Amino acid sequence: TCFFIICTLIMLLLCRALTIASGQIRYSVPEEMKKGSVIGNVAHDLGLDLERLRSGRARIVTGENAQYAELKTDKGILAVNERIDREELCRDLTPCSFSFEMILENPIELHRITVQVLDINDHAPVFPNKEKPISFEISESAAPGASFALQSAEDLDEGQNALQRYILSPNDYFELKQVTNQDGSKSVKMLLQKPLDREQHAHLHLKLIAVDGGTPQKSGTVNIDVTVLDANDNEPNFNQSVYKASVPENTAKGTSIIKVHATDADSGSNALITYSVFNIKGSVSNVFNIDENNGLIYVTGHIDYEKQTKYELRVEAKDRGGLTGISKAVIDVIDVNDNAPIIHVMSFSSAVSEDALPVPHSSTLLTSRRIIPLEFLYLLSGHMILTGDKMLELHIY
Ligand SMILES: *[C@@H]1O[C@H](CO)[C@@H](O)[C@H](O)[C@H]1NC(C)=O
Ligand SMILES: [Ca+2]
Ligand SMILES: [Ca+2]
Ligand SMILES: [Ca+2]
Ligand SMILES: [Ca+2]
Repeated sequence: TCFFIICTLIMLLLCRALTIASGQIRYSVPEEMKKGSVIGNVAHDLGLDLERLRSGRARIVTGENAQYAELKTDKGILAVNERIDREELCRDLTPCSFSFEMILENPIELHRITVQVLDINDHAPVFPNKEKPISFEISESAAPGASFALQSAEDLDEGQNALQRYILSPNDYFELKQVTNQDGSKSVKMLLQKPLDREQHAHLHLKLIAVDGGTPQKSGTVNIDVTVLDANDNEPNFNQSVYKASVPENTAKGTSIIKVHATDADSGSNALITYSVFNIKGSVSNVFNIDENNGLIYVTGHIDYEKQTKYELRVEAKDRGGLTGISKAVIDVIDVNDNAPIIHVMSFSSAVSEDALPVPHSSTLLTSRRIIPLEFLYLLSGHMILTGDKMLELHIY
């Protein structure tokens, strides 16, 4: 038969002018049709009856992709013989078609048949590495307008069935910008619309969706993970505007008085706080200090009610980025009976026996920073002694 075909071809070439082969017949068929689906009614379109097809031994002879089509001489039709995948057959070539010749003998006829393969929307847009999110680390100080290139998706179909556009999942911060490059390819980027705020949203989870224009529409999705990096945009904040405490005078050095507390909404070193105190009222300094790490105010000097009854301290909390928050600590000193009254006996006439009774009206004779209950005052052998827990120094004039 091979020999026969070659002979036939040679004959065809020689006798081309004599053949009655009319021009081309064109058919179109969607890709992916089932085997046996009708491509076209060849007999009708060539004006041949079934008997002629049978007696002329009509058949398909050449053509690069002739295997896709089958001539059914009993019905005079051309049918799909095997699966036609437009994307495999033509890739980017459009329109997509294949051609072959149909031959009849006695007399010889040769017909060229071209079948155009129509695209169907059998591919969704696909992102490369779609399992892996596109990730960005963006500072919360990034200015609106900053742009971030995204991956493009690919849709193997053609025309309307190919990739049409991108959609970004609804969010407050980003919008998409689609760019057609010089080579005609489309790329997409994300533009920052308003400042990010790490303290509000430290992570953003977005979706980039690519859609084609087919019916029904197909789409592909990839996740976008945005990690918002911190900027030092918050100062430390004390949880009270005034801290009040009281402390007995003479409290030992090192004794803790009160703990202040500040927080910083930032992260890392932008939220690392150190405390310090400054005197704002009273001349006495270095009486209190603060643990710079834990905010505990403690005694470092001598507290003397007689010198100062109240201290006001400015308390500062500073983060490593240099922002400062302030508060106040008011410390009242509690009086403790630590001073001997200085008693001036204005008149003194005679020695007093050791069993003398309290002097009934001598209060007028005494000046003191304290009121001494007279019941405790005795005059003994020219000295005054206060009973109770204190020995008094006595000045007699
Ligand atoms: C301030 O913070 C400290 C430490 O967390 C806490 O013990 C205290 O109760 C807080 N004060 C107020 C008014 O929230
Ligand atoms: Ca598609
Ligand atoms: Ca397709
Ligand atoms: Ca901060
Ligand atoms: Ca911040």
